Amino acid sequence: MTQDRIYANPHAELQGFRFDDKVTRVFADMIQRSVPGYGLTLQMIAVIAAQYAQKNSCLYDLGCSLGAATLAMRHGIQQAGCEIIAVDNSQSMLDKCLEYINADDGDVPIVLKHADIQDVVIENASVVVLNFTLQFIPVDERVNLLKRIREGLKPNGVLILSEKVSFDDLGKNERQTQLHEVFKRSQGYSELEVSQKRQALENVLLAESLETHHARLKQAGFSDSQTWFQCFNFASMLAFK
Ligand code: GEK
Repeated sequence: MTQDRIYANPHAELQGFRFDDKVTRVFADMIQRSVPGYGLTLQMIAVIAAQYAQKNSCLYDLGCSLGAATLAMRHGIQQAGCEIIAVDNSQSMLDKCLEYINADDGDVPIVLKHADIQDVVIENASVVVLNFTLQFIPVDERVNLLKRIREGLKPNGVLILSEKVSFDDLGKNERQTQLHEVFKRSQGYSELEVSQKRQALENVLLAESLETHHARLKQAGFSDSQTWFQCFNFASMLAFK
């Protein structure tokens, strides 16, 4: 795995974070060392797929990056006739994703789509995954995407929504942000790397509170939602059609 050293040296001018070739090359290492509980989230996506994938249905991985959640679902699915549709708008991510899929021995078919997740038709879906992707969609466009996902879900279908989250209470927010930064330091990132990455993500990754997410899921028509995982300022929710 190539080590992420993108922010190891001072950048004279910090550009907004983008999922380009440079990021793709180190992404597997970057996400694992940046998102506390990422590995567990993937393991449980396999478990949730085992429980909720329906016979002859589609499972969607929206913002698939290197296909980690896609492969987790592929190995969790217990039903016949399933297909996984993995979508990303970064061509370099999809190119590398294809390499991982080709090296994998699962037999559930996977279709890779180079598209904006806001333009993808969602239909006949039993499981939809947004694993740390909604946070990159403009806030005022999030509800429409969630509505389309809900409409594309079959009865008893579910959405897994993982996000970096914020806390309305400033004290709580500060405490969890600090713990996240200590986590990153424990993973070998320097103070400079942590602060330059934070700056690059400003206005690119827009985190909201769990309360805001659950309220929006309700607004989008989901009958119920619950937080099934949280580690510091990262959480994952399960929403039911
Ligand atoms: C994982 N789910 O490893 N349309 C399509 N793709 C998008 C869009 C969009 N509008 N916006 C962002 N992306 C993965 C991790 S990473 C999360 C997901 C992170 C894509 C973007 O190109 C990137 O690959 C992914 O969403 C977000 O389980 O880096 O924090």
